[in-house]
Amino acid sequence: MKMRFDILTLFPDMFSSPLRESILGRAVEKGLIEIQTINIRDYSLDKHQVVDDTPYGGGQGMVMKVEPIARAIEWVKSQNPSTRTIYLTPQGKPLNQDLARRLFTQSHLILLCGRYEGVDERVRELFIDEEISIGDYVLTGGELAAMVLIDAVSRFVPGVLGSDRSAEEDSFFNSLLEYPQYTRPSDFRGSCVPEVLLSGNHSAISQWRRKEALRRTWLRRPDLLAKANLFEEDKRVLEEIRNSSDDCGLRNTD
Ligand code: 4FV
Repeated sequence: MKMRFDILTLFPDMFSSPLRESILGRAVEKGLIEIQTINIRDYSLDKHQVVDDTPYGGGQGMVMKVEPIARAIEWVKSQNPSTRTIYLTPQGKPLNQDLARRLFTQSHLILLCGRYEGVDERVRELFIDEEISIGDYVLTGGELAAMVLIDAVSRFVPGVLGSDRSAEEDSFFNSLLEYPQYTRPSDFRGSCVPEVLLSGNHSAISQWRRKEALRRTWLRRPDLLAKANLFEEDKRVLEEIRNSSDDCGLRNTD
């Protein structure tokens, strides 16, 4: 199952290098993901290819005009009517691992990247199926947000992460943060790798990793713990962590 992204943007060149490197670059080469950039300006009927204008009612900045965007979306949908159109905007629903996994099932997405103060409201009313935000801050354009979405969603495409890996193992899979990772050297300036990881005792190792993932999530993102599906054993371990940590959560003894 491959994934296709049609990106509507005023700056198509922004997508060239980030999507050419490393895992995503190889996925494009292998045809596991297809990415096409569409320059909205090419769909402006205006002789000067104008794509923005001043806001009705006054106010600062410019607004992206509805016609060029409408014609661009209609062209892409004429090629594939079932595709869904996503608008990247701070007013959208937050992108998270569950939403990324759901978007993966769509197999073909149009991503609309806003600029200036955003798009004319009629674009949203008439053409947008879903609005998504990558975070509560304001970017200069939706392009970087589109790249973040493409990266997060593409990791679910079989073969993108390499044969043995699947996005299902990741952080947030069961909405816990990752456990600490270590590699050689086992002693760096006196800071040593936890003994258990050198023990070869795989059940002790996975127990330690589960406990550290629970501790880190409790310390840094207790909001995630609330929606995590925890085993009874997890709840017992969390109690242990709570009791063995002083009030700012630092580990007393373990
Ligand atoms: C954004 C975000 C974002 C808003 C005005 C583009 C900018 C400009 N998109 N998540 N945060 N977009 O800040 O998705 O048009």
